[in-house]
Amino acid sequence: MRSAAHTLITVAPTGAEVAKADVPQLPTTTEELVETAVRCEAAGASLIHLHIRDAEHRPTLDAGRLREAVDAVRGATDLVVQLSTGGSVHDPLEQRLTVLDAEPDSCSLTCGTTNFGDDVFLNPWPFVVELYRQSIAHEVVPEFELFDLGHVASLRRLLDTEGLPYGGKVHVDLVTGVPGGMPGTAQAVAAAVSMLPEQVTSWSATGIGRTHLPVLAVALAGGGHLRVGMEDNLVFAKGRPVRHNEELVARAAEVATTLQRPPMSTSDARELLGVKRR
Ligand code: KMH
Ligand code: ZN
Repeated sequence: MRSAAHTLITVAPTGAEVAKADVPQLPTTTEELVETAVRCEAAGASLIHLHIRDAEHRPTLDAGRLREAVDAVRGATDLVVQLSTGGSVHDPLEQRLTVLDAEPDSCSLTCGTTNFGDDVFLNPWPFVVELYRQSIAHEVVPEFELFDLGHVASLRRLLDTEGLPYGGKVHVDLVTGVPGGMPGTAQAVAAAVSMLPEQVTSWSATGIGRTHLPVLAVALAGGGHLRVGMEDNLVFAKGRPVRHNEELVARAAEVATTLQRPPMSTSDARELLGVKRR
């Protein structure tokens, strides 16, 4: 895998864990998601990882809301639109499979179960395989989310037994720093990258909470791409909350540019990931 000249910056603006009541600046409505998407694209993002909320700002996998969000973000930006199939730890597996019906460009696909704080983020092997097969049938490009070294091994098993994903590219996101997953350290990122199967064509990394900046630096130094956003980190600097996702994207773009790997365009991101023009 060659080190990319440009950096794919993914923004994960919302997630499923943070309550709007606690963090009012978290984008949860369609209007807020569109406003966030537009500003983050201008700041250097080329991919958006979306979780949807209901009218009470609670996580939902409602088909109509998913479709509305995909259409609205697509209508207002050229971002690659990725829907979370992870949802929240409370979402049933069957319902998580239905996310693909909203026809996103990309979907997250976590390659195994992980402890997730006090909860369990469930991804049994048969579910992983079924989601993978359905992503191919729907012509949606999966992003393989790896929370642990065991997930790297499962990705290898998946690619060896099921073949390449739709689009022929294999993009991985290392999610580090989740309590229960691999730590957000240079050593953990290096170990995961060294184990990646040969079919992998690109990788990014994110660090949850206080591991956000160290992992950003390690990913850039290691030739990887970046994921930032309020799903992963609510603190911009010590004692200073994130006011808008755009700030996290802008800072990532600035560091990447300083390191001579400026943000990638949305058309280069489509090429990198192998997503279909819809
Ligand atoms: N909310 C987590 C339980 C994904 O988007 O696919 C799962 C998650 C991963 O955020
Ligand atoms: Zn997510």
